[in-house]
Amino acid sequence: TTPDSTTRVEDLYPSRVKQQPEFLERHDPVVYGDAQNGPLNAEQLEQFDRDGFLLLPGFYTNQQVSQCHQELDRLRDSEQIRQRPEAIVEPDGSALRSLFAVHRPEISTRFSQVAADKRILEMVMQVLGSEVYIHQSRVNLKPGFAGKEFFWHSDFETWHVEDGLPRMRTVSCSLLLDDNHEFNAPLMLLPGSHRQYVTSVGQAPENHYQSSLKQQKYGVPDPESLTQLVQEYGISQATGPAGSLLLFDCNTMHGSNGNITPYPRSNLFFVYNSIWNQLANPFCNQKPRPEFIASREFSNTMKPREFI
Ligand code: 6CS
Ligand code: FE
Repeated sequence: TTPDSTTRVEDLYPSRVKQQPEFLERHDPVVYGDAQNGPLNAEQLEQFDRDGFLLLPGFYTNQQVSQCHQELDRLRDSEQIRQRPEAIVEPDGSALRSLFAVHRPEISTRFSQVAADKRILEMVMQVLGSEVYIHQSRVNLKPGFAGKEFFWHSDFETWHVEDGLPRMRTVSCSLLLDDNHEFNAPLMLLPGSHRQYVTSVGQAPENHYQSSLKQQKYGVPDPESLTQLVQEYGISQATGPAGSLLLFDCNTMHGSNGNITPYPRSNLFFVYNSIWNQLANPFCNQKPRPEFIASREFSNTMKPREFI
């Protein structure tokens, strides 16, 4: 049996309601499982628990990466794909910034296989201590010269307020499809920041996602709170060769700069949610975002498959 999504859910993480930002305690565990029940060893689980992320360099072979890259090139160059609602272009309207729902076979067979990769799923299920389904997936392209920044944010804040994600029991997986250097705008994370929840100020307009996925202005922390967080935790960069895999907690503060180098920096991104943490109604008075951004197909429990 799976939980009933129609029951009313308490808002443990209210945000965008007060005039002033606040730091709230995390009420949820970070790691729900243990070292006996999956591929991650005790040290890796401890690291994830402490930092809110874990980088696994060289997780995929060069051959696997190049297959994924070919698939990315196909999607990027397809006019049909560009016309889909799942395709988000950069703020100036030129390059493709993100493509959502890439785990769906009708968009990409290859990426649907990556999403179900046993080696990934077993780690995620270990961390979350349960079966999982895909809450969101996307590829972020960050093309050379043209890829704009992603301002600092906690994904959980948006998923909670705009999608009704009740608790922190959600893990993101980012597969690096290009070498991420310190200079081509890699993801920056604040290690340890996942233990605190920073509330945002200001209600987003209707259909916020239409602008926020290009450039986010609501649901981001204020400069003072961010300064405090950075002073407390410092900044880490998720750099590594193509094929590296980054696992990160849904509440880890992160962001990235614009890419003014010639080197593209594309990453494949899957978000796995525990089946015990199904979406409720959004915790703002707005209609839910579309299915391709926040899936409500809770019964699509992921079945681990061998990735070849
Ligand atoms: O709005 C969202 O759901 C997304 N936005 C950002 C900037 N990161 C996470 C998530 O994909
Ligand atoms: Fe994010």
